[in-house]
Order: sequence, then structure tokens, then C-alpha cells
Amino acid sequence: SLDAIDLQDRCELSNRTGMDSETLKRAFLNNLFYVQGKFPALATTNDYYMALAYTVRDRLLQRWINTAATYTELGSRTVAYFSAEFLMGPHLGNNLINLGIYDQVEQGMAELGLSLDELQEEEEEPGLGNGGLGRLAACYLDSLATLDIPSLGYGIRYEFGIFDQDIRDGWQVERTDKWLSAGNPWEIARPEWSVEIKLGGHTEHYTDDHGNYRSRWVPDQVVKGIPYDTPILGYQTNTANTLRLWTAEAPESFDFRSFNSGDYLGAVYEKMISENISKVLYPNDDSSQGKQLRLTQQFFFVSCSLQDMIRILHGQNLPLENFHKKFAVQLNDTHPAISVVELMRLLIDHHQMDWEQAWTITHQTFAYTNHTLLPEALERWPIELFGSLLPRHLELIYEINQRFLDEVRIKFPDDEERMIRMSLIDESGERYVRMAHLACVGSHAINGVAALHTELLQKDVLRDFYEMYPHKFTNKTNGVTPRRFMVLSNSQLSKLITSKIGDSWIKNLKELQQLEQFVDDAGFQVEWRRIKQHSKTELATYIQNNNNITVDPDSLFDIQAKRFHEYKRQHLSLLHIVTLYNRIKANPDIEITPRTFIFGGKAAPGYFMAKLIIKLINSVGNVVNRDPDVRGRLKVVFLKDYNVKLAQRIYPAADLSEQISTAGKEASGTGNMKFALNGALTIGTLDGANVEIREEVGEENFFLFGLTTEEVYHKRAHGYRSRDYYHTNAELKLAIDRIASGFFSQGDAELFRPLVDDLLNQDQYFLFADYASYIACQDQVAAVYKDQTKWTRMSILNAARMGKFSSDRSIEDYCRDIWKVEPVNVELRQC
Ligand code: GL4
Repeated sequence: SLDAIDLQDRCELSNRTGMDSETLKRAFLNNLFYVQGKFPALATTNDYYMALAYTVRDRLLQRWINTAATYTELGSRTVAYFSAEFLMGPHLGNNLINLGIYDQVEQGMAELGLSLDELQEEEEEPGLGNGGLGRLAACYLDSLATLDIPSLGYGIRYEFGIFDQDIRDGWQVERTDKWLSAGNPWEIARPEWSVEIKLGGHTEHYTDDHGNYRSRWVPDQVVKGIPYDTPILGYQTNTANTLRLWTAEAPESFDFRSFNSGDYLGAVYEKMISENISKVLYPNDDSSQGKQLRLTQQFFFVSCSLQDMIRILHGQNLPLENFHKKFAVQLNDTHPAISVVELMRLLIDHHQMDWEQAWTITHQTFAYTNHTLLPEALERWPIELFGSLLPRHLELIYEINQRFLDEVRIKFPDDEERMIRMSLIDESGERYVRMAHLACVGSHAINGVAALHTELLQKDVLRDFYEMYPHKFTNKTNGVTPRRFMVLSNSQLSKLITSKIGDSWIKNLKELQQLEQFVDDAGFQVEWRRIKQHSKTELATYIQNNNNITVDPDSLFDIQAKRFHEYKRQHLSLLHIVTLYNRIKANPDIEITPRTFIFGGKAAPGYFMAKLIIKLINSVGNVVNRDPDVRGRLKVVFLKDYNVKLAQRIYPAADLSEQISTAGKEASGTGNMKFALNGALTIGTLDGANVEIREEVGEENFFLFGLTTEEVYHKRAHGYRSRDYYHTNAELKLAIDRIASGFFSQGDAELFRPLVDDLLNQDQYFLFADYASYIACQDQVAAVYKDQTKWTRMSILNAARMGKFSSDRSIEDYCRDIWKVEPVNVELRQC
């Protein structure tokens, strides 16, 4: 029998667990033969990549199976991270780092004449997210596993992730992201755990056998959700947790019904409609469109996940009453907020629980993270749309709302205005369901993602909820994983650090502080600079190959890499570039610190102004990069298709990190942390986590400029007129006039008019108000850069003081304050 095979024998029989270089090589060749069906003479780079990926996966599986067995035995309390986005980035390199076999594998591949770098380059990254919000979820999964916290990530397995960005004639062009076309070796389908979800239809009311009044949902569509699991291994631990993503399919039963009536095309159509649900990621960051398919996606993955959790609970012989004891669910923004209602429905309609008990379980289960203050990002669903897709949920929302408003009335008597503001239903015009309100009411904890952001939530966007439930609110400042964003992406710097302070900083980032003792050590400074120079040279080569632009690695690399949005103000940096260019044109012999301006980022396909800003960057670049008067002292580069892979090349090569959003607009930012960790200095406003970064690194090591949030509010309230700044600042006027005149657009004065007009007449993001302060600050940056010793000192101190911004710290905060969950040690017992 299977049980009779000694587990130890099974391990040793296989090539699948050994971690020494020889075993890894043998396993790799085995996989090339038996999985890819190739011998070396015919193998493509992709075959080699796949063979290596399977070799690594085998090592993950051993840990994954042990982890699952341990959690099942112990019935461990588990975090479920619900997120519509997981921007994981390539798996191969990260898994090699976390397994601790990167160097062995690199050597083994080299012995076979293969380059590990090239094999990593071959991986199509899963871009199942837009930007910071999705990448945060990925960093948190890494930290949860590293800290041995039982956890599951639940989301959607989009067939097409975030679009690939091309640049044609300076404009962004979107191409479909076919990330699954070469196969995905990191996932395992689990069709045996498929679930069904309902959509549409109507509700019916009836009296059950015990005389209780009950409701049931009669849907007009049923869709099947199939889970695909990806192991998430922690760093130097046996814990391998699961990312479970759902794919939508038509259930067979539905096909049959149409088949039997002879309607073959109808059946296929039905199938196609069902499969649309997980077809594509909505490419908007920080904005919501209120489209039916989006709500369907949200409900789909939430319902699949909650049903899956109930299955797990039952599998461990735990009663449903223990749901909130077994699981802590984190809602990553309001995208999964419908789960509050779906859990109520499952408990009440499917499991006959009474309302009070169901509500106690529900609100003790959920916690809600808000990720933005932008009004256009707050999700609201028209009642009509909502009711036609989720009729039973709408009934339940009305009931939740009635009980909630009763509570409000008692706490704040005679305050009708407050009730109107707080209601789950917006009735000011067309009626909407307010998802943030639902999330606040249905959760026991609410948090913002940086200190300033949480403060603004409490004062402004969620003020009524703060007054109602002050105990629910806490701050959880974001963090980033040092495994991917240092050890993997900046191996030289990581090795230098380890040679000085040992390697425990990788799990305990606060230890970077010990680098401060070397800050004035000339030898260390030289090494630090050499490594930065090396990374800049590598990026310069990438730019040469991709953009055909020659940049000088000795110039100051000034980088802004993030989604394009007016509030992030990429165009403020552009005004700086044009200003420097104008200074050169006025006086070609002017003394100027050579700079390379590098931009990367995608714009939402429907966001005209963001796309126009991309076009302007490329237009300015075309002029500046070629003008002989410039003598190569300024270069402007737009790197297309910014994604995790490219980000990993960019952070190590940055001298200056641009974090220049209008104060009060960027909830946190996380790129700001990754740049500083890699030794870039920040030029930034007092926005999001910049405030805390500056606190940590010291104000003397941070280039601060711009209005504060309060000053912005004040100016807005007292009638801000951007045109006044234009008329009183000669450099600003010249920069704007040059753009408006068609100077950068081959004489076309119309092209950038929408942008120029907006700045002169609206400027809702206060570029003109911050312009003088920004330019003065940049002049200071240029002066400091000339003093390489001083710059290096500041760079070292930035990295040394980034300990707070490890996602391990964030996750420890969530575990302690919100999830109340403890680590579980996993031992390797079986293969
Ligand atoms: C975001 C915020 O814009 C960003 O500041 C934050 O760092 C990130 C993670 O908390 O969440 N919110 C949305 S929406 N997209 C983001 O990137």
C-alpha cells in the first residue's frame, strides 16, 4: 500500500528534494527530458526555463505539503487576504532566494553553459495588478510566509493581466498581456475544489418547517469557480502558504440544458459569457467605473473564497460558529467588500443561522484597509445594477442598513444629516450602494496605510465612521519585502551589507542600522559608490538596447517610476526638465549637473490626460536629447512597459527618487520605500509615507519641498488661481510658453493645449503653487550631487534607516493589532 512506502525512502528515491548543486543539475536535465520532452540540442530558452522552474517547484512542493498537513492537524487560525489584485512579479528568482539556493543554481546552470539571468528573463510575469495596491498584496504574502503565519491569498486568476505597454510615436499603446500562453509552471489546478456561484434572478420568501420566515435566491445564471493554487514560500523557513486564484467556467449542467434543446450555439454563448468573468483585469488604478462586469468579478471571487473557507472549516471538523475563530479576513480596499453580505447570506440562507449570531461572526471576521482618499476611487454601485445582479444581497444590505442607522440614531440623536451621510445607500440623486460604508460597518477594524493617510481618513473621508466607532481605527504603514527588492534585485549591495553586518538584516531589517558605523569609512563609501555605479551602467545598457539613447552613468539618475496620474505629478518633473533646458538655451555655457531623467509607468487606457503627459515626456525627450547645445548634459528617457521585472532593474540604479504627489493625495506609496532602501535620496512632498521616511532618515537626508496638506486645503478653500503664479514666475512662464507654442511638438500648438489650459485654469493638483519650491529644491539636489562624499554619506544613511519599512514590520502590526494570529512552526516530515 501507499502508506507502506517509507517516507524517507520516497524522498531519497526522487531527485526532487536535494539542494546541492549536483542534484539540482541532474533534476534539471531530468525535467528537460521528462517534462519538456526535449534534449539539449533541440531545447529552446523557454524549455530550459521550464525545466528549471519545475526543478524549483519540486522543492517548494515538499514544503507546501508539509505546511498544509501541519495547519490541518493543528486547525491553525488563518489569515485570508482578499484582494482583486496580486502583482506577484516573476516567481523563479524569488523562490531561489527564499529556498536559499540561488548561488548553487546559478553555478549549476553556468556549468551547463546557461545563464540564470537569461532564464529569469524568460519568465512571463503574472501582472495581476495595477500598481501599488496589488504589489502590496504580493509583499504581504511574502512576509506572511516568512513570519510563519498560516495564510491564504484569495483573488482572481485573470487570463489577461495588466496590459503590455508599447510606445508608438511617443504615445502609449496597449497590448493584451498573454501571460499564460507559454504555460504556468508555478500553479496547480484544483478542480476537485470547484464551487458554484449564482448570479442575477430574483428572491423568494417562504416559511420553513419551524415556522421561520426565510428567503432564498433563485438565480438566472450559475458559474463555476475553479481554484488554481500557487505556493508562496517564506524566506529561510519551511512555511509555504497558498495563493488561491479563481477561474470562471460554465458549469457542465448548463451546457446540457441547452444541448438537449438543440441549442448548441446558445450553450457555447453561455459558456463564453461565464468565462468572461475572469477574462481581464480592469486597468484602472485609483479610479472606479461602476461597470457590471467588475461587480461580477468582485462577487465571483469573494463567494468562491468564502465557500472554500467553509469547506476547509468543515474538513477540520470545526463548527460554523467558529468561522471567525478559524479565519481573519482582510479586505484589500473595498473591491472585496461585498463579502460582508455574502458571508451573512451563506450563514443565514444556507446554514439557517439567526441574524444576531451571523452578524457577530461576520463583523468579527472582517477587517478593512482603505488605500485611497481620491473621491473617484470610492466604489459605489447603482442600486439598479446591484439589485439585478445580486437581488438577495440588496435585501440584506437594506436590513444591515436599517439596523446600523438605528445604532447611529441612538448614538447621535436628532442628527438627520449624519444619518443621510452615513447610510449604506447614497440617496442624493441616483441611488447607489456605498461600498466603503459597507466595509466600515461590516468590519471590526479599519486602517489606513500611512500615518498621514489614516489621520486624513479620520478627519475627512471616514470622519463620521471614526466618530461612531473610534475603537475600530488604527494605522498600518505599508512596507516592502527586502527579499525581492534588495536580496534578489540588488545582490551586490546585499552582499556588501552582509559582509559588514551579517545576513540577519534580511529577516530583521532594523539591523541595517548597524551600517551607520561605516558611514564615514572611506573604503565602505567607495564600495557603496562602485555598486551604485555598476547598477547605473547596467540600466544604461538596457536603455541603449531598448530606447537607443546613450546615457552617461556618471550623470545623476533622476527617476520617477509609478502609474501615471495627475496627482502624482509626473508633469511637475517635466516642468523642471524644460526649465533646465531653457537655462541652457539662454546660456549654453551654464554650469549644470548632468542628469538623466528616467520615467516609467502605465496610464489607464481611458485616462486622456495621463496619456498626454506620456506623450509630452517623449516629445520633450526628442528635442532635449538631440539639441547640440545641451551637449549631452540632460537626457530624458521613457522606459516602456514598467512592471515588476523592470522595477527590479530600476531601483538599484537610482540616485534620486521622485515622490512629488500633491500633499494629501498619495495614500502611502511603496516605491518611495524601495528606492530609499536601495540608497536613492528622495525629493518629495509631505505626503503618504514620505512623511515617515523623512522622519526615519532625518530631515537633513531628505529633499523636502512643497505645500503641506493643510496649506493645500487652505489655498483651495480660498480660491486658488494658478495663473497668478504663471504671471509672477518668469521661469515657469517660459516653460509653459515653450510647451504651449509647439516647440516640443514640431510647431503643433494644439497638441498639448488641453494640458496647458488645465494648468492655467484649474491646476487642481497645485503644480504651479509648488513649482518654485520644487525648482529651488532641485537646484539644491544638483549642488549636493557634486559633493560625492556627502551624497554617498546620505545614501548610506537612507538605506541604513529603512528598517521600519519592511513588510515584515507591517505584517507583525496586522497580526498583533487586527488578526490576533500567531506563527506556526512547520517541520519537514514527508516528501
Ligand atoms: C494605492 C495608493 O494609491 C498608494 O499610495 C498605496 O501605496 C497603495 C498600497 O496601499 O494603494 N491605492 C490604490 S487604489 N492604488 C494604490 O496603489
